[in-house]
Amino acid sequence: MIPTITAFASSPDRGRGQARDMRVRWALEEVGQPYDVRLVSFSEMKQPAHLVLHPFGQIPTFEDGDLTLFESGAIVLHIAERHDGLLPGEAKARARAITWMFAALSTLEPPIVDLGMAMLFERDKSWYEARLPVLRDRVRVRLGELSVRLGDADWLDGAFSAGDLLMVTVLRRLNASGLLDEYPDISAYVARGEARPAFKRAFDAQLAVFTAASTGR
Ligand code: GTB
Repeated sequence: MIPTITAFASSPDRGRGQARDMRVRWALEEVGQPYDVRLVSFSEMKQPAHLVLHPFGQIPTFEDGDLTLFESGAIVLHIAERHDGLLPGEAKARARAITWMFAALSTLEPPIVDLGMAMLFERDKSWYEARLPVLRDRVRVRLGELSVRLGDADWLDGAFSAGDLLMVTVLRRLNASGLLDEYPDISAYVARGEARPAFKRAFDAQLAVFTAASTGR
C-alpha cells in the first residue's frame, strides 16, 4: 500500500509550487516513497468526507493504511522519521534538524505568510501602502538572522535535512516579494534546494496538475 496525499485540484498559485502539498511531495521524493494524490476542489475541502481527514478543511493530508495526518510539518516529520535521508541518525544532530523544522514553520513562515496575504488580499485597502513596509521589514529581520546563521554553509546544520526542506519551501513563498534578492546567500540556499532532483520531481508533479486542469487534459 502506498500513501495518498491531497492537493488542490486547481491551485491558485498556477503551478508555482507554493501550496503546502509541495513540501510533502518533496519529502516523499527525497526518500523514494511512491505516493498517490487525490485532488480536491475548494468546496470538497469543506465537505464532511474531507473534514474527517482535516479538521480545518485544508490540504495537504496524508493517509497511509489506517493512519491519517494533517499539518504539512507533521507529515514531513512522519516521513522523515520512517525513512533514511531526511534526518540524521545521531540523536543530537537529529534534534537540531527537527529544531530547524520548527523554526521554518513557527519563526520564519508566519511573517512571510502575513506579507504574502497582504500582497494578495489587501492591496485595495487604504492602509496597504503604510502596512507593506512594516511587513517587509519584519521578514527582513528574520532573513538577516538566518543569513548570519547560514554563513557560508550549504545547509543549516550539516547535511541536507527535513529542516532545510521546510525552510526552502517557506522561503520560496517570498519569490513574488523580491526580498530574496536582497540576500544573495539565502537566494543561493533556496536555489540549492530547488536544484535537488527530488525537488524537481515534486515540482513537476504539482505543475502537471495545474497544466492538466488548465488545458482540460
Ligand atoms: N498549517 C497547515 C499546514 O502546514 O498544512 C496549513 C495548510 C494550508 O494553509 N493549506 C492551504 C489550504 O488548504 C493550502 S497551502 N487552503 C484552503 C483553505 O484554507 O480553504 C496555502 C497556500 C495557498 C495558496 C498559495 N498560492 O496561491 O500561492 C500558497 C499557499
